[in-house]
Amino acid sequence: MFRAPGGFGRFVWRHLAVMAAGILAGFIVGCNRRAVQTSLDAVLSHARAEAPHTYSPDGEKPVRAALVALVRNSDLFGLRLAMRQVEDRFNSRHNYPYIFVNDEPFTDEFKRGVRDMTRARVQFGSLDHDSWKIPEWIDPDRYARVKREARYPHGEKDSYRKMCRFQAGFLHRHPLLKDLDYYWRIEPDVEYYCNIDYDPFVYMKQRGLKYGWNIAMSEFMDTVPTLWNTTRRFIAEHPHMLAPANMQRWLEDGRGGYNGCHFWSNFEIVDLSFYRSPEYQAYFDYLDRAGGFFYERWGDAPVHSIAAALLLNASQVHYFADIGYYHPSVVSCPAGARTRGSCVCDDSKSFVQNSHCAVLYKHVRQSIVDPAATEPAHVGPVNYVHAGVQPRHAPE
Ligand SMILES: Nc1nc2c(ncn2[C@@H]2O[C@H](COP(=O)(O)OP(=O)(O)OP(=O)(O)O)[C@@H](O)[C@H]2O)c(=O)[nH]1
Ligand SMILES: [Mg+2]
Repeated sequence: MFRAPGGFGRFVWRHLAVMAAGILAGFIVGCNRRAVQTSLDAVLSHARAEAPHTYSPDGEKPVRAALVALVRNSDLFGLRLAMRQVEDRFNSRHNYPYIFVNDEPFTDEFKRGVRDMTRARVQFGSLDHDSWKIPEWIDPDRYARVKREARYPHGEKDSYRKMCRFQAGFLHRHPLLKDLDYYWRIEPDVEYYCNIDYDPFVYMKQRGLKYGWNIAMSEFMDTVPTLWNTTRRFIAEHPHMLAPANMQRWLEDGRGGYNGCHFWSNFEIVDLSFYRSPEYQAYFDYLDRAGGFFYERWGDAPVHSIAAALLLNASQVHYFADIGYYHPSVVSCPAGARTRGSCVCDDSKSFVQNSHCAVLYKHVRQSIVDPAATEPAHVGPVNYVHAGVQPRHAPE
């Protein structure tokens, strides 16, 4: 029968076991020196890389910022999909809070469902009546006729128009956003295809950037037939509001009209001092009074974009070309992302980086910011080329 060793015997057994473990470990290390070394380096450099940019859920952040969306209860699944990717690709290391607002009360199911996706703080807000209404200066008969005759997407809907007006003029003034300096807009069903290995809020703050975008497309012109003329009237009445080094040329069709170019606002990272400025507020109020959010179907995207192009200097606008992003029907991949780096992004399906509006933007911006350059200037940090563990600070 086996008897447990006591006293000196236990001492010997214990040390034999430790020695055996050491020999075994040495053997494994010897055989797998390269593999162990590599994974160790990876762990260490990962720790080094992440340390400066890892913020705890309740800890101080370097920027007062949040991920923000207007959403419906019925968007729960699509929002969870979007959050999963935002968390995995970026926010699980940064824990920026989320703010969700809704024209109806959020259900408990919704609140639980989104909270399950993150360790970060999540806040839920409702809207006041003025921010979600058809203003009293809108003529009901004219508006009813417009909805009947509209032949463009969402043309028959009140809710879509209220949504666009809200996102153009009220979201940034919502009380829950009061203490924020920056927001990053997200939406249900969007996807993030690449690791974001730096903090875009810090990136923008350090460079004095006010507006960051990822997809530039042409608008359904039937939704904005008078937006450009209304904007020109506004500028004619407020010429001092035009930024000296603005990108008006990015908006023009060469015949005195609007070419439809706009940034998709389902992704935008914005220094909120821009939307809170007297210039932006005056522009929004002017458009709101003109009635085009209802008589036409002006989107918040062209409104934000025209404002960014006219009221900001070109150097304050930034193309986040390195962020692999998808909003239903359009994917934007960094070039080469299909086969390199941390992205899962099929750039053979991505055409927006070469869309007319993106190419024109690069040329117009460069001609203002860096007229001596012959090629379009590098437009942002490119983090997709490195496989595995990533560098930390956004490259210049
Ligand atoms: N609370 C609330 N949110 C809305 C309403 N309509 C749209 N939204 C939200 O506003 C954002 C934009 O709406 P979408 O329907 O995605 O609009 P879109 O992206 O221009 O249009 P699609 O290309 O058809 O997706 C999303 O986050 C929606 O959840 C609404 O009536 N109430
Ligand atoms: Mg959408």
